[in-house]
Amino acid sequence: MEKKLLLTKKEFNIKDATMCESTAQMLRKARRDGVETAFDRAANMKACPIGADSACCKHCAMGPCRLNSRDPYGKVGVCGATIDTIMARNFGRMVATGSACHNDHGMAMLTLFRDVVNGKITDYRIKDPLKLEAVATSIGIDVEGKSTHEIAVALYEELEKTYTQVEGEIPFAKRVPAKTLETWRKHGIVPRGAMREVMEMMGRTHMGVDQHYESITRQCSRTALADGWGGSMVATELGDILFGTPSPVSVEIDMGVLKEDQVNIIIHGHEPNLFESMVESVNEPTLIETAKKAGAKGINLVGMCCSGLEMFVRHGVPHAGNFMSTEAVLVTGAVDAMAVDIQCIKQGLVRVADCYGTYLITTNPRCHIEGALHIEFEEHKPKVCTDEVVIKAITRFKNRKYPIEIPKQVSRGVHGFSHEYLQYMLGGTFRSSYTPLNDNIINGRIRGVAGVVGCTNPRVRQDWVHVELVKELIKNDVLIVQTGCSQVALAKAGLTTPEAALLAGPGLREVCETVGMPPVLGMGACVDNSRILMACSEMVKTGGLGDSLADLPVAGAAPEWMSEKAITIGQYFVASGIFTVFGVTFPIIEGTKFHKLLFEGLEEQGFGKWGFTPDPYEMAKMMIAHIDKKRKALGIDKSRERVLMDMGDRQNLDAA
Ligand code: BF8
Ligand code: SF4
Repeated sequence: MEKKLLLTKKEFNIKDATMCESTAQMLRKARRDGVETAFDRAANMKACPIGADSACCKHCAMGPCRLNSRDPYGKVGVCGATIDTIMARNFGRMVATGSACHNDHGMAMLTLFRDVVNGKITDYRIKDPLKLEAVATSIGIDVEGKSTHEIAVALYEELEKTYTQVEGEIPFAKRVPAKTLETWRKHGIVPRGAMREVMEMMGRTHMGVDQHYESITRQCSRTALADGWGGSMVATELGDILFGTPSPVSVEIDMGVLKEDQVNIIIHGHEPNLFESMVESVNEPTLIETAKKAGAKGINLVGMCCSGLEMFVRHGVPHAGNFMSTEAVLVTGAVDAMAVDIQCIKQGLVRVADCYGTYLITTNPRCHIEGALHIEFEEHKPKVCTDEVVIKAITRFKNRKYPIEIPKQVSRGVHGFSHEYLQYMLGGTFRSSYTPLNDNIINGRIRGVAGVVGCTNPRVRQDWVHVELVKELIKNDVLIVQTGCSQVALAKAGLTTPEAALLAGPGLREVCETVGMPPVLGMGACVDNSRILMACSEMVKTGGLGDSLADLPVAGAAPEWMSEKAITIGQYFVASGIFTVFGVTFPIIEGTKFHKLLFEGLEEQGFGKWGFTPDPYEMAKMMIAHIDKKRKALGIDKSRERVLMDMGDRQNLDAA
């Protein structure tokens, strides 16, 4: 390489950094090429121990104040803030940021929907009018005798309240099981509108405002619920209405989907509209012709991270990998352009792209990156941007200067299990419902359901915690639902195929084989965690598994989380009633009052609770113990005796 860009010194062990073969291969190449990635930077940047415990505050200029995690009550900040106040405020700001991020995304989808409905945008249209009706009905809009257009206008007006309403309850609160909603009302945490909640969270965490960790926690819950049952749910539902509700499709995943003899374009980000238009642009005959003239066999469009997950189920677009592979994939030298929109776009991509002459193109007005090429995506003329991305990619293809090395790995898996499809899949066309799922949980074939979601993080071995956790859970008859980078990890590991049922316990295996489904159900991007909330609500409404979400034999995990959005998601699952375990690290000191509230107290109040362990086996144990506790409370624990896997079982599994 011409540019030696390795700024960091300490080398890390590639085998310990990732279990993704293609990422490992590219990290070896990066090392040869002298190119640095987040893996190098993580090895050379010790995580700040004070920040990791959230024991510092910089909310005013009397500080910044640093408390001692080993003696958390030995000191207070200059203003007198205790460790609980400081940690709760920091946590609250993470929740506010994560909620803002998803709500901002959801609001962009709403604006798009509005302009499609009022005819200002003509490149998109309502693709799923049945879903439109279903969503409208679910929040009390009368659809009888109304045209699609009229329903859409009414839905727009109602859903706008998700963001802008200042008093009352957000529209999707109507979908929450009655007893769960009652608990929220009792504690005063039903979100009013996302803007109000995020604003209040920020205001309350200013110096000298809310200084009681319990009260801050209530606002954390309200702000987080405004994400899960608010902005994220709006993003999911409108995405389905505009672009189609996913149903299972077999798709290819991993870096082997890149093609040396084609123009390779990667879309990485979160909003489906950019990607939808890219699909159009790469199918544009004149652009295909231009690519062929440049010597390419065609144009190969590939997704990464969350928008990739939305697209592969809607259009069968292949997927190249998750968050910790976004730099590595550029090291192939085969990527002609990577166009990004918002969220989880590492600034480090600019330098890696630069090393290989790849165009890194920012497209969203809210995400510019120094050194990247900005071609703004404008929804009223979407093709202007996406055609230009294709043209840039073709130019780079023509002038490819560097040797190309594409890892061979490709996995095939089945993805696209929307909560609507789950009903159909389990119940069939004529009795489409959640009853068969509930029945199989009650009779013990399925022990419970676990949502395994979230990021990858260079502080732990990429994909490994996700994969080990899921293997352990399915072995114990726990059905898995997935979103985000976690879903990508399991797909690469081959666990999203019906054949993966062989690794499941006898009960889950039987159900999977009968239905022909994988034991690991991919539901989509991180905003699609709202699909998991809906599936859980359907389980409660179907009956036999308690009256509230907190009664369900269900648990959640984000084993390799890194983003503030993940914290928000965790908090809305907890506030909804779900036990949620995080790996990697947890930004709170154990043994403090705030810690006790999140890890025990909330459950006593009728919510879920947090759990933490970096170890996947311990994590599985905690989740299974929780599922069993809920089964016992429901009186369905006697159905079947279970044993936890021992070391021998695990070795057998690895050998298999
Ligand atoms: O929203 S799982 S690394 S890409 S934050 Fe980001 Fe985490 Fe991936 Fe999607 Ni979600
Ligand atoms: Fe220190 Fe209090 Fe200011 Fe925080 S708000 S920096 S604890 S003085």
